[in-house]
Amino acid sequence: MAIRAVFFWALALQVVGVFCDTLTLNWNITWVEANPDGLMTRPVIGINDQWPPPVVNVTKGDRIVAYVTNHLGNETTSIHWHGIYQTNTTYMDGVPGVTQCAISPNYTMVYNFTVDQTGTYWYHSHVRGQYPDGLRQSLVVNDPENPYIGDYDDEIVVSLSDWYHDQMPELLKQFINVENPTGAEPVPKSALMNDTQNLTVLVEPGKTYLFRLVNVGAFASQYFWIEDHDMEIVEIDGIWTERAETDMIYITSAQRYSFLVTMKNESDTNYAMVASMDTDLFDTVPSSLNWNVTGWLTYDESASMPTPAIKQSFSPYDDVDLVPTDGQEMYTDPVETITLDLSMNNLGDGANYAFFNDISYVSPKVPSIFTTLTTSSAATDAAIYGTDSHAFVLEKDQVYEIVLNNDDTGTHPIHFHGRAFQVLYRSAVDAGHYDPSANVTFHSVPARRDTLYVPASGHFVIRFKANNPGIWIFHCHIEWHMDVGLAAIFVEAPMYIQEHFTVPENHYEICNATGVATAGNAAGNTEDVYDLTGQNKSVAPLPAGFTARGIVALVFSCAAAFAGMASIIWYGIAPFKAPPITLQ
Ligand code: CU1
Ligand code: CU1
Ligand code: CU1
Ligand code: CU1
Repeated sequence: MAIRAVFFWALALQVVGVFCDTLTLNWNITWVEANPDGLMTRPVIGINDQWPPPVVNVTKGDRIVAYVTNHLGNETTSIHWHGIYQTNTTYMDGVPGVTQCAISPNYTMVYNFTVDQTGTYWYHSHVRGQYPDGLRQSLVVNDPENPYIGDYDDEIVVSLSDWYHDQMPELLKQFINVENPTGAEPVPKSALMNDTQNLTVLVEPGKTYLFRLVNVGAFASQYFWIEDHDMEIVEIDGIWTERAETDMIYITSAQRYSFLVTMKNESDTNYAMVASMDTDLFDTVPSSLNWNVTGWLTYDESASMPTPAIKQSFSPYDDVDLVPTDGQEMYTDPVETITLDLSMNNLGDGANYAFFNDISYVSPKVPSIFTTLTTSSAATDAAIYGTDSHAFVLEKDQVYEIVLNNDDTGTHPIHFHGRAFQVLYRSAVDAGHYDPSANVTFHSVPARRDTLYVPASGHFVIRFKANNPGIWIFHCHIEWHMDVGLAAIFVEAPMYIQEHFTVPENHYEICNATGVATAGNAAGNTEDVYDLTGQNKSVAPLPAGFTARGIVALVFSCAAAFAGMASIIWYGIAPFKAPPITLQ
């Protein structure tokens, strides 16, 4: 073949994406010291002794092969690729108890998957409570067929985060505690922009930039705006949207927004970019807390970095109104509507927990993927995944609807692994439960995203097609709520998984390292998969008629009574041994 012809075909194949790259990541997960808010140096979890961890950048069709070695010494770990669909590789999703076992110290897990989608994502540990200690960062998938190609000059990735000074294991102990019966979440100490409070973004006059905004925080939603510059939203959670102009974005934990900003033509002034944590989420706002973080669009490095003006009110763009550019129409005729009522309440230990339909999620003894693979036809029975693992089994390629009713007075960012779902409707605050007979208007070309907030005491309605076989966890992305059980799992096309999926040997080795079983039902029973004796269960409920406040009072009165009895015994039986101390 003539050289020219070879060149032509190489070019042609590249255009259709046949030549894709592999990004190999050798990641040692390590403790590092950092002080991102300038207030306190603390241990954080980094990668290869660096913190912040690296931003990952790939192109649609690329393969990621990540060798993740746990060098923490004192904690297990994992990596979840938030928003990546993991089509045909559900076991690479990174969720201990669902799609894998947690990686023990000194073990290496290999994540190997192709990225067949585009947009703005992030990666983070999915081990209980771990990512807010630092193991989280942005992940960008470039789109060779980007509908806005040519409309901007450069891209800028901006992460937002809340930040704590104490480590998560200690904060979790305080949070899930009889002395915190209302479930007041630890309030962050500060807010970060690209893991600093001193971000300057160099820009050139007249140019247009695509900003990729990622909230990698544990808890706080943030309002974001740029002084004297409008933004045009063009992407949410990996879905390109029609341009939508706004001067403010509300971004919950785990959400992403891309927007275009055109710079001014003059160049002698710098402009503040502000992120402001939604303090309505906090039970108390400490007087010492600065809930804002400022960065600057820097036209002139020698000019001053202005202090932003104070906002009296917030009116962000409503993401439900965004329209995907691909025009995907609303799915019709769902085979089933799954209704989930979200609540928060106390269990028998007096601590506060979170529930979907009165079930507070607990990890099964056998990660659910292995239950699917080893239980033959019983894998289609939700019960075998465990009472408190709260499984729903989905039939392949059917359309499902989820109605989420929020019986709690807080906002919750709800995330579904394995897909971007259609957002048909979200109510106003305090609207109560969804009423199908109310005939609200659904969007005919609905917004799609993988994390959607449900308003305080309100509801949302979403739909999706079960066309991605896998085990997908559905949970609140406020890490505190996730850790007290605000999760359920969707077992999508279990028989297809049995027939087509093989979990790599490496994943079994990771389980063997900690003695976690890889066969049987949620209790590890391989003989009778309908016998769940010994399964993991959530804390038992409070006895009827008791409240957590009552339990706290009871604990204190019991302690007082015990002290009284002890002093009677002490002074009554052995007064001669220990004369009372005479106060001076
Ligand atoms: Cu995720
Ligand atoms: Cu996530
Ligand atoms: Cu939540
Ligand atoms: Cu998750």
